[in-house]
Amino acid sequence: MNKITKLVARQVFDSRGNPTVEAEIFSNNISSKAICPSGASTGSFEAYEKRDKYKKDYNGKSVFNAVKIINKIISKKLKNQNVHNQEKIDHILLKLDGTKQKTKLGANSMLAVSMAVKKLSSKIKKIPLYKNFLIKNNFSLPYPLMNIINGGVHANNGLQIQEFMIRPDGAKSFTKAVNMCFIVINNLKKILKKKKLSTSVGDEGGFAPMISSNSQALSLIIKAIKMSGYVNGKDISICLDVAANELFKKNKYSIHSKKFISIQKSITEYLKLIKKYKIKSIEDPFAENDWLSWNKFMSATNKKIQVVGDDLYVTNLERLKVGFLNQSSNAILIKLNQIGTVTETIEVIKFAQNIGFNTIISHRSGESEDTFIADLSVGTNSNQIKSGSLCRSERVAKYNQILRIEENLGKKAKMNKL
Ligand code: 2PG
Ligand code: MG
Repeated sequence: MNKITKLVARQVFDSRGNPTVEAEIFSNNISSKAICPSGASTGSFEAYEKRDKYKKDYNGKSVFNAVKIINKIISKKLKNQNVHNQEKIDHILLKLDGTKQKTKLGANSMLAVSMAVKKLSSKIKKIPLYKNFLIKNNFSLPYPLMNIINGGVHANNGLQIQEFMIRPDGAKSFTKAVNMCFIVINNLKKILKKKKLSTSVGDEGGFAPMISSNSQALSLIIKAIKMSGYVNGKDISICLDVAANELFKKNKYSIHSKKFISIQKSITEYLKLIKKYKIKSIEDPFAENDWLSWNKFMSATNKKIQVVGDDLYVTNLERLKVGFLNQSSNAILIKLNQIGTVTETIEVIKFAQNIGFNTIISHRSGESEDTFIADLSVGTNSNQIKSGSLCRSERVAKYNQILRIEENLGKKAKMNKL
């Protein structure tokens, strides 16, 4: 048995420069660290992120209290626990918290600890992290969903849709997948420059040009795909994250322009976009409580595209079950900090895969150098990973880690199925 001998935490910073929690866990002289990420377009059912709201030194964003909870409370409870028993450790955290949305300990303190435990366990076993999830022994690699134009609350350009992504469906290896995205992104940059539009980037590394219509953004991407010699909808597919929670008011949506229109009209506009731009996947097309519209949208799209629940499910098993019965979507976005422990995250992934949903492992808009989600995507046989553009180290770090995993798998490496 490998016992936990010490657990410490500290405040570090995420990619937006906001404070976040890092936990470091020891078994004698071996240790592992993990950093909790943070979202901007958050669902209201997400687990609670503890911040020192009333402290002025970091404008209410410091996490000293969450750090203190780890150093003073959690560390005592976890001392002498077997580091390989992830489920027991997560259960101790859940019991210690005892609330529905993790308001007592804070999901940020719990998750940093939970991920650090998983990492330390693989380090002690001397196996790569992706092999320590044991969902499947036969590993395959996820397709990247690269967010190449940023809008919504991740940029200040006035674009309604939050993420315009590309997915290299034609790639036969992860190396090739990254290469295809690289070419399209480089060509998009050239097109933007030529049009005298800004090539500076948003929170997730995608360009954030000052354009305000969805169709303008989509046309630019189509042009870049063509310029790269690829066929849209075959070699490369366009995928969207609408993050519609942010665009919902009094039963109307402002997805397709700044004007709020009815649900039925929004669906009609979606269908036009899907047809015109051959869109293959749409995440959060409607708001988190608008179950009826999700169901209508699923019927209207008739299983032809991937419909992804993010704010809808918040990686929560109970909400996923409701969505399954309601036929709300056919895929789920997985974010560890929406639920707060590794064990609960894996439970949701397993359930989603059993009901035939695609599982997409996702970063947050506030990220760090931590590459845990790269290993999680391979280790859980998830067929996609969303980690922003091929730009900004905190995004690229995840793709780099999958390149290492591909190398590590050698001849056995293959891409997952879409
Ligand atoms: C999303 C995420 C990640 P945030 O909506 O899918 O792209 O954004 O972390 O801001 O919730
Ligand atoms: Mg989302």
